[in-house]
Amino acid sequence: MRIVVLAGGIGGARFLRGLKRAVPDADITVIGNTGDDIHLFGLKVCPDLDTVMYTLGGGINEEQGWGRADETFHLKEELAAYGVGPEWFGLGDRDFATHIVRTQMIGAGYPLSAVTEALCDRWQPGVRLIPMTDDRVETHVAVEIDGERKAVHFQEYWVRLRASVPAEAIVPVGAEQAKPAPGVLEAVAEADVVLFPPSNPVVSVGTILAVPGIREAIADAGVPVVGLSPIVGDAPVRGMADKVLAAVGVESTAAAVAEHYGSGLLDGWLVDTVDAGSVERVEAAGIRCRAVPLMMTDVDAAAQMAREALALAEEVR
Ligand code: GDP
Ligand code: FO1
Ligand code: CA
Repeated sequence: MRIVVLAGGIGGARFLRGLKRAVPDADITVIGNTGDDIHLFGLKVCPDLDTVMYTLGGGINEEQGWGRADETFHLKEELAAYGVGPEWFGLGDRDFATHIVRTQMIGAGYPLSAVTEALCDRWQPGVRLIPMTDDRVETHVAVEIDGERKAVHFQEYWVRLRASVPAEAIVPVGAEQAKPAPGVLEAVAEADVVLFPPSNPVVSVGTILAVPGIREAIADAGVPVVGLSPIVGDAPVRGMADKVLAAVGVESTAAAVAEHYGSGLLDGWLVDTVDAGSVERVEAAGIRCRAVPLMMTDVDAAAQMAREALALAEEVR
């Protein structure tokens, strides 16, 4: 079975680990969000691609959900001693190596998709990981600080400001001009099913869908498209989905997120059992809906969620 998954970072990566366990012989293509990417110290950092690669490749810091296990921060400390920041972004020594290799290859002329493939040669994530685009896209967040409206990089909004100021708008800068990376549209066209993991619907899946051609390809693929809610009991399980949903005028409920994707895109939607009361509302929007446990407490729980998503896909096929 050929499965295409649109993934952000932690939510996407943990779901994918479950999906691999649930269907070990599936051919899985992951279209990764690159809107979180940031250039620091002259290096290109791709948090969501790396979170997927490290999680599936066994190198992730499990508690944190991002960055490397067994990490040290000597390089960052040495840079800080020279007064070179930003100090608010925690890049570890092991992680730095990834960004150095990536930046070196990009400097040599390789597109991000080829670089990602090369990095995955080491990590063997067991899926084909493709960035949504080889072009530069950066999510910016419009905020008001001390009465002044300005746009900050998504990482600055999330990591430096800890999402403590209201997000007024989310802008995937460069998305409109971006082209899907090689292999993205082909994978969608050849898929048997497309899954939206419980990733952030605005700054992860939403950013991927903002690359012209990707949304259309999924809607036109003629195969089941099934998503899992990142919102459980009217709040995100972790992260800032509630803040960025508010910025796009969507309430933080499992049903509202399904409606936001819409029946033009989604055929099926899984909500958590605590949100069973919203099944009717989702179905009224023309999207088949089931309530099942959606907490990825361990890989088995994530695998069971993947089985439920694939079962729902068969129901709507
Ligand atoms: P990020 O890029 O690291 O923010 O990761 P994603 O965009 O892939 O996923 C973030 C979303 O995952 C957040 O909105 C969380 O609410 C959601 N999430 C994280 N863990 C779980 C879980 O165990 N169950 C569900 N349903 N959602 C989760
Ligand atoms: N998240 C933080 O909250 N603080 C950090 O210092 C931080 C550093 C970092 C470095 C590399 C990387 O791949 C991810 C990192 N993250 C950090 C996570 C990242 O900011 C976010 O989780 C995602 O981009 C949110 O979608
Ligand atoms: Ca992300």
